[in-house]
Amino acid sequence: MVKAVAVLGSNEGVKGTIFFSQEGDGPTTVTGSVSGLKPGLHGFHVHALGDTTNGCMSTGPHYNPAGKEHGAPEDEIRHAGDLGNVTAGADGVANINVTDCQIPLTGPNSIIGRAVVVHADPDDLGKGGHELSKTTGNAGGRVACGIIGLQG
Ligand SMILES: [Cu+2]
Ligand SMILES: [Zn+2]
Repeated sequence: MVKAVAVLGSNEGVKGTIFFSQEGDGPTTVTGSVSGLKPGLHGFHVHALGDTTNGCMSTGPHYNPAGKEHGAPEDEIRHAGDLGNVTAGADGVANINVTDCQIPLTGPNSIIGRAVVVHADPDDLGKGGHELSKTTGNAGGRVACGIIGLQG
């Protein structure tokens, strides 16, 4: 079992902790919660870089080792980092529990050292018809992010 964690922060009052675990070559399970969000859907992605020198802006684009277009987690055509949306309730808290096969914690496509990002707006999953739909899902600003690091 390989485990990882990302502590999310921002200067907008959004914070949270996201846990990752993977058994062997199986899927990666992502759990945790994020608070301080506007109620509703928020794009949730693994971005390519674990660089927060300029806040969440320096985490680069969606992690995309296969060079595909943006999509939904269940789509064939998607970025590896496309984890869809998280949903914040009226209390501003989003609880996360997803399983995904494209975000391994080991091997050449490992997400260790990259970043997880929560956005201001919903991810349209590539289907919104906006000029940004096929690259970012038009999910708006980056309201919180954290670097994915190994956990014991
Ligand atoms: Cu993103
Ligand atoms: Zn994407």
